[in-house]
Amino acid sequence: FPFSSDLNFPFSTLNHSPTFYPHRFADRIAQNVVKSHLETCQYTAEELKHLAWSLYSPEEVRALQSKSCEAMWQQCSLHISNAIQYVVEFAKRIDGFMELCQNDQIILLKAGCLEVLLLRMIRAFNPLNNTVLFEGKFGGVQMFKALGCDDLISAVFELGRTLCRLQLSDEELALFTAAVLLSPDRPWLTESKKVQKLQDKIYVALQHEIQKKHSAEDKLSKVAVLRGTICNLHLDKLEFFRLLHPETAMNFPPLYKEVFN
Ligand code: CLR
Repeated sequence: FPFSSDLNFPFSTLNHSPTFYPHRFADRIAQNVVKSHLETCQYTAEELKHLAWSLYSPEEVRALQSKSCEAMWQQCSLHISNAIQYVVEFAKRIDGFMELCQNDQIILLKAGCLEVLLLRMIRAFNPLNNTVLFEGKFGGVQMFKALGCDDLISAVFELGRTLCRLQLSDEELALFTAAVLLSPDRPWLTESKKVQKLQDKIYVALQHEIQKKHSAEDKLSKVAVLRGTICNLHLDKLEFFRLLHPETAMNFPPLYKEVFN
């Protein structure tokens, strides 16, 4: 029998202990996704812990506020575009993503990258003093005053506070952002069944991960909250962006344009 010599394919384990297999399977996916996340999340937890101490001084905040709207948008979009490149790299490293057709890869990234970025923001967000990491230091909403879209910035910070309350570990965040990227309900997907299967596997792994650390009721409500969060994140924030500043959207760097237009 030619396959019996293939140690990577667990036919034999399947026969002897069928219940053990799903866990090993979930663990393998979790390992891949968590590794991909840690390799592409820009800052280690350690680095962020240290950075949390460096806050913008009032003078520095005033300097940011006195920038022109145009200049501040350019600066922000550059950082967002850079962070999105890391999200793209994260997606590419998730087992199965590159096996999807290119059309679907692009649809999933366009639809999901901003959501993933906002989820990743919790790592760089300090809910204790309501600050976020921007160019190496932490600062509050006032930093972005020059953008002239206080409501949008407040909404982003509010989302940060709400998501921080979930107290996600890096493992949970990794699996959750992977599940967001692999949402089978994105419009115009050609192989949404394939995406669904990948997302289901990731949910099994997420459930397993949450099981390790939380009590039974805790864990069920957490998965439910996370699933609800996915739905709420589908906000079409980009239309929002374009409505606010159509002229600046034209000057966004190439990758940002590629993902958003
Ligand atoms: C998110 C986590 C990434 C690193 C990163 C890079 C750019 C940051 C972003 C994080 C959080 C949100 C952020 C952004 C730059 C500008 C943006 C601070 C930390 C603020 C909210 C301004 C948004 C302005 C709009 C264009 C709406 O790993």
